Amino acid sequence: MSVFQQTPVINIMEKAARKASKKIIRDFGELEKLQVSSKSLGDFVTNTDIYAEKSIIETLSYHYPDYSFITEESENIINKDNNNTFVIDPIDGTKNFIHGIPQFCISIAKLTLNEITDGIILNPISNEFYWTSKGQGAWMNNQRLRVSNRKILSECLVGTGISQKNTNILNNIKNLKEYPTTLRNMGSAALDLAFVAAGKLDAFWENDLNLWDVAAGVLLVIEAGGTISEPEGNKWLLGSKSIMASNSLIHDIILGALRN
Ligand code: 2AM
Ligand code: CA
Repeated sequence: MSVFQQTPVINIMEKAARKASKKIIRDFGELEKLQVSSKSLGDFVTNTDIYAEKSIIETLSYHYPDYSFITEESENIINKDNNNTFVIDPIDGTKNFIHGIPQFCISIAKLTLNEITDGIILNPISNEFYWTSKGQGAWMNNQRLRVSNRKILSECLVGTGISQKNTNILNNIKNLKEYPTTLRNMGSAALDLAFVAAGKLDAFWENDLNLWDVAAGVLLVIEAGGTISEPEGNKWLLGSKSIMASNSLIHDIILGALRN
């Protein structure tokens, strides 16, 4: 389908994200105006995160009362229908949020029988709303997305995330000879995946991630014609902790470049 038409579940996911984003936008404004003391900053942000998550769960449960939930801030909620699950990250890119950098988002995915069927990613500050449903393409607002077609590494932009647990990453980066010009570490895995889907980034890899960081982004990349795997080349599964996403042309090249 190449016509801009959101599915009913996407409409509800959007409604949940937009409602929660009101407080996120307000709180981001407070942070920018430096009206939160550094001492209480942790509590302030945790409060925004938890409030946003509760609000998202509330809206989704109102429309889908039996569905289950996997979320960043709470224990998993197993409801009557455990074949249908919403996966929620209320603020992905928390550190950017704290620092007043508008590169963060709400990410929500829906799984049915362990398959990602729908996903949305909303950057509430830029108002970029990414959405996808299986078989119906990847979209940003009303614009159809397509991964890039770059295949020369030196012309590419590659996103990554550096986590403390990941001792491999510095070796990976060293091996990526073009890294001084190609690499970006922007701090929101979900938005990085959306950028791969939109052809802004040509690839993205990161380790130590959870399903809520990536679920919506994975479907966006696939529906935009990209490829997903683990960074070692294995198939990416719902339980995978690491991910490599790219336009399909450069996938093997970058997997190889990280290993050299
Ligand atoms: P967050 O902002 O929701 O914490 C940044 O490299 C990416 O990694 C973000 O998507 C961030 O999500 C995630 N991230 C940051 N710290 C993490 C941790 N300790 N465990 C797992 N993911 C983390
Ligand atoms: Ca996250």
